[in-house]
Amino acid sequence: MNERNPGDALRRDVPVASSTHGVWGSDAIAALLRAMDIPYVLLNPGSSFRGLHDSLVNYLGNERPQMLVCLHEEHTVAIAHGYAKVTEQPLLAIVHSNVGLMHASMAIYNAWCDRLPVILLGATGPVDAARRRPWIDWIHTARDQGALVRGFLKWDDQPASIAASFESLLRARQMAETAPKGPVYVCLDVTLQEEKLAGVPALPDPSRYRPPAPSHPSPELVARAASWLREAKHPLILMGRVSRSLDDWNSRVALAEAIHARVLTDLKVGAAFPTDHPLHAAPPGVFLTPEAAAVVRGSDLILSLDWVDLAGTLQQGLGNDAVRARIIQVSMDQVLHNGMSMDHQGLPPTDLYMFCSPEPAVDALVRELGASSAMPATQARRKADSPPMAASPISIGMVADALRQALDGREACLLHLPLGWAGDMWHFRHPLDFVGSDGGGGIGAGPGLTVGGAIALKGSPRVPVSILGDGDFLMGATAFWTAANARVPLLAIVCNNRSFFNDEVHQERVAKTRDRPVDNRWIGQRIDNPAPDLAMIARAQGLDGIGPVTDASELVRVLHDAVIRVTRGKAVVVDVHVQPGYNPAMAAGMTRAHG
Ligand SMILES: Cc1ncc(C[n+]2csc(CCOP(=O)(O)OP(=O)(O)O)c2C)c(N)n1
Ligand SMILES: [Mg+2]
Repeated sequence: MNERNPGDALRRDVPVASSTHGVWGSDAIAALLRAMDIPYVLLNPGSSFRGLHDSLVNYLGNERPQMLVCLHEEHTVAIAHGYAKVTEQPLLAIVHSNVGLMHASMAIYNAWCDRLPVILLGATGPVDAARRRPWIDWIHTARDQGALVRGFLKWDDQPASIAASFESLLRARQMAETAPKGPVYVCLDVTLQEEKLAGVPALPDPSRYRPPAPSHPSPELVARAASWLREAKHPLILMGRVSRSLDDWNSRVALAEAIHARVLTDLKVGAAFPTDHPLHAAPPGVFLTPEAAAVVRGSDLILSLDWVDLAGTLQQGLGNDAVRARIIQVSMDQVLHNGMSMDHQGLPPTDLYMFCSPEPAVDALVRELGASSAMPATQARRKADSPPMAASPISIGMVADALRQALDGREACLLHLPLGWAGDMWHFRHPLDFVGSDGGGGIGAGPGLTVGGAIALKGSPRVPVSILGDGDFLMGATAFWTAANARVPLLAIVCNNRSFFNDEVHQERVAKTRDRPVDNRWIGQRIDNPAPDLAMIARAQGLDGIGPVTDASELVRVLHDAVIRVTRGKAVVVDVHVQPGYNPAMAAGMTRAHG
C-alpha cells in the first residue's frame, strides 16, 4: 500500500524498561516475531499465552509487533482481515486456548472465504497433564485445538520445542502469503512458552523463508488464450479476486481495451476495473442484475480472473441452457478446496485452465496481444453531485450521494458496504476505492474490517469510510473501541433500518409462498422498542458518535462535519435512519428458491 506515510504511528502503551532476568521460551518466539517484521499483533488476553504476552511487552518493548487490544477475539481476526484487504499482508492475532479460538472462528471463516492472510497464534494449557493446574488448565486444553477451525485454515501446527516453533512460524507466514492466501494457526504449549532457556537460540533468517514468486502460465496456454480472445466476437472478462496494485489495475484495463471485452466486477470482492469505463457492462453486485445476466448470456468467450462463483454466474446468466461460450479460467483456488464448507462453489466447465493468479496471466496476455498498459488509471467521468436533498425518508442511495458531496473531492476508501447497497451508487476508479465484502457472509464483521482497513490507511490521504447495516454494527460494535484506543481515524456510517432486514425479505417470501400474512414479516427481526442508541454506543467507547440523522436535508452537513473530524484524527460513527429496502437484484438473488 504505497499511499501510506510510514511515520504515522498508532498510539502505543510504552512499558517500563526492564532488565531481562534471564531468557524464556516465549522470549525466543518473540525474537523471531520481531525478525519477521510484522507491525501489529491483535489480541484479547488469556493466561494460556501469558508467557508470550510478557515477552511482547517486556522483552520486545511492545513494539514491532505492537499490541492492539481488542474487546472480543472475533475482532482480533476481523481487524487483521480488514488490514489484509488493503495491504494484502498478514498481521498477527493471538487468541486464548479453546474459548478464544471459538470466539474467533467466524472471523477466521470470513478471512478464509475472502482468501486473505491472517497469522493466528494461540496456546494450550500444559500438554503434559501432570503439569496442569486443577480445573482451569483442563478446560482450556484440547487434545487437538486446531481441529476447531481446521476446515477453514490453510495450515495449523502445535510445535513441541522452540526450534520447532521457529519453523512453524516461518512456515505459517510463508503459507499465509502464498496464493491463494488464507489464515493459518500456530498453537504454542504454555509449558514451552514458560520454560527457562540458557539463551535465545540462533534465529533463522526470515528472508530465506519468503513465499514463492508468482507462477506464470505456460507460453502455449497464453498463446492459445490470446488467439481465442482475438477470435471472440463477444468476449467477457469477469474480474474477481485481484490485487490492490494500481499497475495491475492498469494492465486489466489494457487487456479489456485490447480485445474490446466487456467487463463485469463483483461487490463481494475489491474493486477490479473502473466502473465508469465504457467497457464496464453493468454495475457490480453481489448477485447479477438482469443487465449483467444478459451480458453473460450474450458472450461467446468468458475469461474468469479468479471470479468467486463462476458456475453460479453462468447459471444466473443462462438458466438451464447449455454453456456454449468458451470458458477460460484463471485461478489457483482449487488448492484450498477441502470439502468442509462449500465455499468452493459450483464446478464450472473450463476449456482452458491457467493455474496461476490473475496478475501474471493478465500481464502475459497483454504482452501477447501487444496491448499497451500505459493509459492513465482513471478516466474521470465523475458521477455528478445530486441536487440538495428533500426531507426524509432517507434511502441508502441518498446516503451515498450525501457522502460524495461531504467528501468534497477527497478520495475515500470504502471499507465495507451494507447489504442494501446497489452497484450504481458509487463509481470505483482505483483499486483502493473499495476493498470488498466480508468473504464468508458472517454478519458482525463490518466494524472489525473497518478498523483493520483504517489502520492500514492511517497516514494516507484516503478517508477510510465504511457503510454498515445496523445489525452488522451492533454485532461487532465493540471492535470500534480498538480504533479509539489506538487513535485510528475512520468514518463509519450506519444505514440504520432498525431491523435485520435481510431476513424480513426472506420471511416475506416464505409468507407469500405459503399464503400467510406478509404483515408479520417484521416479527423476530426488528431491532426496535427500544431502539439502541448507536451514537451513544460509539461515544461510550471513546469515538465521536453523531445521530440519529432522520432528516435528509441534514445529511450532507452532518457527513461533511464527520469527514472533517476524521481528517483531524477522530474515529466517528454516524447513525442514519434509513428506510428499509433492497435493490431488486439483491432481493431476488437472496431469496431465490432452494433447488
Ligand atoms: C453471524 C450471522 N448471523 C446471522 C446471519 C443471517 N443474516 C444475514 S443478513 C442479516 C441481517 C443483517 O442486518 P443489517 O446489518 O442491519 O442489514 P439489513 O439486513 O438490515 O440490510 C442476518 C441476521 C449472518 N449472515 N451471519
Ligand atoms: Mg438493518
